[in-house]
Amino acid sequence: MSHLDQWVDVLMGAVDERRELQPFAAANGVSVEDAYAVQDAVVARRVAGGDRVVGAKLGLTSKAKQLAMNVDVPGFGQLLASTQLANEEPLRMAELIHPRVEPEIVFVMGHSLAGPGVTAREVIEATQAVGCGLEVIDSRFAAFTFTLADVVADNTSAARFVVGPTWVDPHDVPDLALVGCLLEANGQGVATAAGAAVLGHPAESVALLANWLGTQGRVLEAGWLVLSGGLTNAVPIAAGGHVSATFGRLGRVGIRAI
Ligand code: OOG
Ligand code: MG
Repeated sequence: MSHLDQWVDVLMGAVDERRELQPFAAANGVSVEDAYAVQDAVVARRVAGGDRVVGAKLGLTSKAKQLAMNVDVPGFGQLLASTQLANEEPLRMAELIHPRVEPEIVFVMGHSLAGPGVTAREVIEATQAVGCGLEVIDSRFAAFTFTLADVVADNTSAARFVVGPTWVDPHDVPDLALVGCLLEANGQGVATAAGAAVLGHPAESVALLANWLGTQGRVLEAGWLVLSGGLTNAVPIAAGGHVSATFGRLGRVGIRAI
């Protein structure tokens, strides 16, 4: 058993038992590279248990998120089939610790992409469709306080996600950087942004992912969903609450907590 295996158990237990942890990476010499190994091991155990990887996510790709979370380097995570909800499907608070919801631009890959050297233009060419989504993040760390290595080990706080019903050919959106986003909680506007909030253009975020996967000897797979990162800070959700995001051309997506 490697010294990292204990963190795999700790993190899986925290998810399954809704337990808050204290950050452990700095105090235990867990590097960012180690943290990705922990994330991979957690995902492999979920897959061995019957789950499936359906895509990937980027975290901390907007200034709003980086400032809010006090981590200024993007991180990569993996999307499991079991964590996808249908649009407006109830989010069960009893399964989560302290969820927050954030609006994201979502890509469906039509072709695989292998870094290094992948550009945003190549991402657009490889994209079958773009749409909108909401990511429910639920850091296993108390008060969402973590370092980059902690949040990477924790699969970048991934908990649930939902995609909207509207899918558009990326060539039919003149400029994804200029797509507007209105985030509403319980019918009240709480934040606005444009696609450019994510690394200047959300396709840059997907290119970053493809190039990072390339450094791991992996590819961005055809058919994957990619969450390109929260455009705004996340909003907390409580039982009875509703959060929606409206994205102009990319439509609207909502989530209701019970
Ligand atoms: C980390 C996950 C960030 C995003 O879209 O920026 C993320 C967190 O905020 O807990 O998913
Ligand atoms: Mg996110």
